[in-house]
Amino acid sequence: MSVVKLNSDEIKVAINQLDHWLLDHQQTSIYKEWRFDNFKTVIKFLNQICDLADAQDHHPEILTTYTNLRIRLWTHDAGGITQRDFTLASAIDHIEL
Ligand code: H2B
Repeated sequence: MSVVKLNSDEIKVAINQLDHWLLDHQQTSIYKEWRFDNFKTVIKFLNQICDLADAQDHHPEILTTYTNLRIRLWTHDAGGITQRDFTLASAIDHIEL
């Protein structure tokens, strides 16, 4: 699996193919926020993310506050954003609860 850091243009092209992911100002990570109906749904969603993360050996930063969820992705191994982040982000976008 490639761990080559993407440049600014590559990141912009890739992020436009995702559903509502954002780039932080330092361009060091991508993130997305959700609001769910209840806490149990957040945990169900996270359990699916857990399976994807382990399968891809790529793990998100997770912040939950009751029914809100923020997932942030970057590749520490590469010191920036890589295709691995976009692959996981896209898989997360395709989760069905
Ligand atoms: N997850 C994320 N988000 N970035 C990484 O660089 C990373 C990871 N590296 N999960 C993996 C695990 C690495 O530590 C192992 C050794 O493959």
